[in-house]
Amino acid sequence: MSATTEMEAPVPEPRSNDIDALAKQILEKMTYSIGKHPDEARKYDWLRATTLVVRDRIMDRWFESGKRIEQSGDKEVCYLSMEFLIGRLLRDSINNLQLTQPITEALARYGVQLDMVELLEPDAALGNGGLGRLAACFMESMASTGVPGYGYGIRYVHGFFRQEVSDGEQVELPETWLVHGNPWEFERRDAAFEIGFGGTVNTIHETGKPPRQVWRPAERVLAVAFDTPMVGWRGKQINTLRLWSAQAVDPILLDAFNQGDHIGALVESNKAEAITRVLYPADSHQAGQELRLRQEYFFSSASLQDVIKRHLKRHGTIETLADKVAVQLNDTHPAVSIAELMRLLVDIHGVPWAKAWEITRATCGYTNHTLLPEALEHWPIHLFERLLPRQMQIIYTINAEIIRYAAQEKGFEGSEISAISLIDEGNGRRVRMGQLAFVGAHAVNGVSALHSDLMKETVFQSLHKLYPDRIQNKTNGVTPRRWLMECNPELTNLVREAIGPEFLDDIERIKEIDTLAEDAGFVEKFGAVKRRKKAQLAHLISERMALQVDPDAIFDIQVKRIHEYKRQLLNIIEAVALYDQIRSHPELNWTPRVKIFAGKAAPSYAQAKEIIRLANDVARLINSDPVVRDLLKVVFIPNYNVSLAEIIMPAADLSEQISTAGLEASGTGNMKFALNGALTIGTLDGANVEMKDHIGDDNIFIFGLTAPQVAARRAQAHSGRSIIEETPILREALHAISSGLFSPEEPARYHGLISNLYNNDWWMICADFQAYWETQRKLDELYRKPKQWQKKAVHNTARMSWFSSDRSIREYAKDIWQAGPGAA
Ligand code: GL9
Repeated sequence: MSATTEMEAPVPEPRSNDIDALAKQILEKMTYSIGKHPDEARKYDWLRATTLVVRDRIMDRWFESGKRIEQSGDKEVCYLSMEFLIGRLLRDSINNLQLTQPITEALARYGVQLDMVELLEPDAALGNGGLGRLAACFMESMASTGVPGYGYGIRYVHGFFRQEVSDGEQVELPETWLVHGNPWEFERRDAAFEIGFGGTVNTIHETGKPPRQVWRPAERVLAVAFDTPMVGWRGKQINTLRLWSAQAVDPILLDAFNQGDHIGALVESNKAEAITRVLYPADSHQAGQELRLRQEYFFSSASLQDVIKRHLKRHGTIETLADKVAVQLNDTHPAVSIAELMRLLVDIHGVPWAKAWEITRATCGYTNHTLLPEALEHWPIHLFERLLPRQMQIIYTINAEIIRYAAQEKGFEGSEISAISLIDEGNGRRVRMGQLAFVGAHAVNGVSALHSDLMKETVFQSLHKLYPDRIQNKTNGVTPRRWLMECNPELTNLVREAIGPEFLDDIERIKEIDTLAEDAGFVEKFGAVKRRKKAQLAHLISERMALQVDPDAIFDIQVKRIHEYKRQLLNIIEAVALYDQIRSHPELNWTPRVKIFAGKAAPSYAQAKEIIRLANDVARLINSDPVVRDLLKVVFIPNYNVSLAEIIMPAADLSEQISTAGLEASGTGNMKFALNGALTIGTLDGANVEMKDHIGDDNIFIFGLTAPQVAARRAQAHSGRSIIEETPILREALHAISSGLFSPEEPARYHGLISNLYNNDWWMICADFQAYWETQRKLDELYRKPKQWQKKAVHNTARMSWFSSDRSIREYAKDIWQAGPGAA
């Protein structure tokens, strides 16, 4: 690197006065805020002191960002999401403020290691998985690409449950991230709104005016804002994540209290606070409980009231709302916002209905994240009507207008009318939230090219016919700050040494390492980084599970929610088949493999829990069999979360993305793995399809039925029997599981699971097994040629830049929001 680039390097060497200042500030915080002498301080105190110092460095920039938006009058994006799976914030904030090195050195003066301190920060686990993590990546990318905006969600007291594995089975424990307080958040008592539930709607007639609807809710709850700064790259912009917490309007009912009913006096407050107490842990499955609908309405209404209040303060008139605010609905969880925004505009701000509808549509966008029928939200009419009577009326009115338009202007009739209706007249009348979000948004998007196409052919077929320009695609992405720089500083440094630091600001530049796949020296160093990250994971496995795994074996990793469609079962069956083959032919030249699993099952999802148990049972036997020794290990790491993912992603040789084609909307773990140089074994599903286009056919390992083939097969054959009978390796493996080899204490444990495959191969596990097995054996062979393997790995890292969430956000900003740099 030349001297000039050295000088202009965007990541400056820490100046020693910076380190002095930081060391002094940390000491001050320790003394005056924590109230401890440094000699007495424990690691946790250092975490607090460091966090407070970093927070101080954020505040002025945060105010500036707010001022800038206010003064420029620029359009603002409000991302409404029931989930934000942000994980830890300290490392992220330090990295984005370029403070990693100076803080490391400042803490070292007190003999404290930053890495050790960071580990004590609890994960903010306010989400279930991909959908919530996407929202978190988007918040970081919005700040990093200069899109002004707010994230709006719920401040759950208990985030996603903690998972333990006991006797091979998942046990759920409550998550308590707030017990020691949360230094990142600021309570804003001045941003509090009343949220109503139930009650009645009256029509008011006043002379000379059109009749008005007045909703008198039976219950009122207060939504109080808690703000967390979302620090963009280099701290240039800091956006706000505003999470709502529910409180009673009257915390104590004085009448009851004075009459000696001390418990009864608190009933209201308990009921109110219940709304934001816990995150529903069911992924891709509609929860259906009243409390869930309360949560959805609670945060939608609070967010919209806040948006309107800010807009009126800045611009004076509600008419321009759509020019100044873009509201993005992350899945249908905030879809009630369509009806609520209409209510606020028409009932509260006196906007005529037609104009209000125009504003609502122009303001809102809707992102769909799944096609699974069981995940599509619909609410029984009686429940909806009881809880939200005015919003129900509004939905009826919208519905009547859409149906009239479809019939009169587009000639829709019969089944096509029922398909677009916001009301499902089938099994008990229900409100369809997907349809509501679709008609109330000017843009509807899927999260990968395949998924967006399938949306047009399946769930939204009729609505797509009615509004053919509305569906777009916005392929997901992941933030390269957290998912490369922070989780893999070793790889980041290697790339920086090779091509300079420009890729830190523009991840597209990482493409420049592509040609280095031909440079033996670089490829070797790339392999050494991977080896180091694998050793770190091996260390974690050894510490947490007392199990030794060999970092020179293939690390073959599948981490994600446990779900039948994601087919962890296919992977486990392959492990059993491999075990069987190694035992039968120990003399052959096997490639050592460590199969690693992690992921949580929804507490009510029995099949998924059974898969976790099988993985653990299989691991127990294989890991203790001296015949296979170091040739095969199976590991299920408990309590998968963002922080664990940050250790796992860089340590994979092989990434398992093997969902039944047509069912994974996108996937984002697939992107994190490949960016860190893992090769992918996967189906043509979700974003894998586009990854293949970018990475190239030779550098990704695709197998199995395509989405149209799956659909065709599902239309006819269901049984797996004939395939099993024709595939000896599969047959043997299934027999081993079903006969109780892995569950000798209860031989029939997996009878049901396996006989299911014989009778109904719904997820195409049998149909895809042979292709999967053969592809795995090709990978075995490739791994024996480390230079070839690592060369492909380099191509993966080099060619994944398009899957940055910066790119996703720029596309949303341009095509849906018309906001951010470059917007008119
Ligand atoms: C999901 C899809 O299943 C994923 O394929 C997709 O990558 C993400 C983000 O778009 O959204 N939809 C969904 O309900 N979940 C997803 O991960 N589930 C969870 O978040 C648990």
